[in-house]
Amino acid sequence: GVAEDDVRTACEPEALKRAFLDHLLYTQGKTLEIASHNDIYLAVAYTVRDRLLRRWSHTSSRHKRHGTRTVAYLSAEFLIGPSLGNNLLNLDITDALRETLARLGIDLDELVRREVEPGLGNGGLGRLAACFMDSLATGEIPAIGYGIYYEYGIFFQTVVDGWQVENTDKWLRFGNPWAIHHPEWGVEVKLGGYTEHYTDDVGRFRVRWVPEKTVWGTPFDTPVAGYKVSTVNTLRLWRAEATEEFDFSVFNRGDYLGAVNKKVTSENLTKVLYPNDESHQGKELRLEQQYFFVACALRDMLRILEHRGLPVTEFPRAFAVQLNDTHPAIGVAELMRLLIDEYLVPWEQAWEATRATFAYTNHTLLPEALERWPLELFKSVLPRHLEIIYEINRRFLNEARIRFFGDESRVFRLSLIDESGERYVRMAHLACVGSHAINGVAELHSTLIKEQLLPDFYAMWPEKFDSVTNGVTPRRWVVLSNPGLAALATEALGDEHWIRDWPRIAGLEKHADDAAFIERWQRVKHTNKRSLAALIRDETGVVVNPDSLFDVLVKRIHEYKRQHLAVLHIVTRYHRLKTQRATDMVPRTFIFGGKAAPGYVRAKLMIKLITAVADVVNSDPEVRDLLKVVFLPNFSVSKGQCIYPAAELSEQISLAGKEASGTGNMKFAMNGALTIGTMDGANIEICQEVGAENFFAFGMSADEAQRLLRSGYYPRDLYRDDAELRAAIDLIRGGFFSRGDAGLFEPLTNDLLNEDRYMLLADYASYVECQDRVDAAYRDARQWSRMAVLNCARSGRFSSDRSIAEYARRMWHTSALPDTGHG
Ligand code: 26V
Repeated sequence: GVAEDDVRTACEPEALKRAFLDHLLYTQGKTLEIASHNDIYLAVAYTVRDRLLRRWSHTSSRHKRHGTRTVAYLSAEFLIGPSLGNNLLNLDITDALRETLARLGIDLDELVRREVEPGLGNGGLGRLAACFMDSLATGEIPAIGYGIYYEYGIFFQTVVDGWQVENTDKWLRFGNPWAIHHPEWGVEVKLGGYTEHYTDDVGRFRVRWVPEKTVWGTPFDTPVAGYKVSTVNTLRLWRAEATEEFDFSVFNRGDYLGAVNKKVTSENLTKVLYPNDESHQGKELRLEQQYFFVACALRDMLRILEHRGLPVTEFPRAFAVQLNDTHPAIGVAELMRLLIDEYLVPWEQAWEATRATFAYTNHTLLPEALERWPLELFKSVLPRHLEIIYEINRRFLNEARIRFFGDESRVFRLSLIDESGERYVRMAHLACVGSHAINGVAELHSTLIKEQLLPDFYAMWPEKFDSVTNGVTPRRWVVLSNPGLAALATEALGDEHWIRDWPRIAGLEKHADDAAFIERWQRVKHTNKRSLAALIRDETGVVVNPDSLFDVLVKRIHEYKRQHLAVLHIVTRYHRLKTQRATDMVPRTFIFGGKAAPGYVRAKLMIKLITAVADVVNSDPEVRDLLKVVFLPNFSVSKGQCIYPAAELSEQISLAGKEASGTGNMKFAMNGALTIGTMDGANIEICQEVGAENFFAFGMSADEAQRLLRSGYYPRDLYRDDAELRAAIDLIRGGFFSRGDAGLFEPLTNDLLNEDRYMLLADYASYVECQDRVDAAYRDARQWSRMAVLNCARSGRFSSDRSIAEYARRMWHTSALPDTGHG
């Protein structure tokens, strides 16, 4: 038999079997004979979770004992992806459990494949937060991720008649075995109302916030295990509930339904993730969501501080709070409020503590994404915070006036309040003044922040500005998603150290000219391509040739990301095939994926354009398999895990200066895809690392693009002068891909001819010419694979382990707290 305790912790096959069957019976109430797929999945998940819990409690008590600084990563989004495979990997029990379950007739890999993923993020920013949580745990840095437990994640995308249709993502329908609800750590959060200024009984000036309503926040804790270490950190996501079952004042007046309704409104707070990235709308509920989770997080940190027996003045020594974009920037004002109003800390001291606590990461330069809240809206939700922001601003602008003597226009630009028209609170400015460090997410991006986004802040505090290039976790993006490559790497490198020390992947470089290695590399890629081909067939019905070049563009759909530039190239190829019988063309499969914000009409039309071109091209017998185009619906973390390993060409074609970093670009490179890309974001650094001879660079630099725009950009002249470009645009606007409906794509084509903000036409010729060079390179399969190996081998910088090490040293002043032995 298996000892009592071993049922929860032991990892031998016998103990795992007993644990699984126990959970099946005592948690799910089923025997194997009548268990559903979901029962089995949950019982397996609980078995795995048990094995995390011992380490989890050891980690928290170790952190408490040592009192080291804990990173609090505040993010409105955590796009963690499926957990089962990742936890098995990090606990190192995949093989034992697979074997155990196989003996019971259960296929572990199928459970892993079919797991529902929580879509609690939009894209890059949310996924970065998840990679960072993995690297923090693996690096054994004490950390808590704070965010929102949305009931509905990012919508589920289907494509109907070529158009995106949004469906709700009820991800909790079958239960979430990974999170533990802790109502006992609930927090009350105030909203709305007004403030009262008064003198208390010992003569101190005080402020009382009289809220219009209060909501109750309770945390759902998900353990985050590091890779083969005993550290298990916490992802703590908050759900809003009604404070009381009924509002009795309303109830007593006999308005039962009104009272229940009020409860429903409170619960609406964390109901749904806003699905528009990069486009800010001043929605009250969104502001409430942001304040809600930040207020819960800071209260929670104060509770922990108290639990550790430390005074509130120790806050900055106990916590380093990282603001993932401005969504949690209200935390600056909230911490000030807590310290001043509730703990009666003097302003100067509170301000010093606040600045020592916060650091701010910017993730976008697009003006429409910068958060600014209409003053009246802000005041109605957070009246006390507005007063505090006014006071922060008053002191800050006084300092600025002295620093920039006589330069009132600069003071005006620096203000936390935008007063150029309707008045707004500028969240990026609040984040800047309230933080000791500000960083961009790639070198170019950080430079542009200093020179263009926040030049006045840079002039004032140059020492605050830093740059940390993004990274992604090789555990999920190589080991889990590309087991073939992982096995090959381990064999070639002689051990598995590369999994926790990704720069060691450089050791593959010496095999780049080894024919036997290259052959195995190609077999791995081909296997991955066949799996993706099967997925494409299942999801779209399109049959693609796994011997064709897999050319992939997956990311959110956006004009600045220029998916329609890829379409112009495809249409150009199609036109060549129809007019020139260009039979020496390399067979290609163009694979697209990504979601458009539901209200972003142009982006939805871009999806329709992709699918419309796909329909025509795929059914044209003359094209055969020289050209296939697929739009794979509902791009997600799980889909990414199938796509990146199968890709051969990674499309990173944003207008230079617009993509802050990109992280998909890194996932592709690690999996041995070559990049065709602009000199934008982290593409620049990838090109630097892998060598220009192993990278297909095209297009204008950020500088060139800006200069052209300023000197007068006339896209119609480019259209007039380039016959291939003209042919491509004319096919689209003539209705060739829309059954003669010439009007359908006009919003896109007219824009390209008249404004073309993202300068597709300026980069078109360079892009198409570069794609011809891709063809030439792909014809030499051996040479192509050599370049692919070098891309992977030289991607050492792009692990999020490196990013986290930089944040820890330069902004958080934290270090690892490794587990030495037990107890
Ligand atoms: C902005 C907004 C605006 C208000 C409505 C909801 C919402 C949700 C998310 C965002 C943030 C978008 C910013 C973002 O995701 N940026 C991406 O961050 C990646 C990680 O740093 C980076 O690689 C991408 O280049 C950048 O676009």
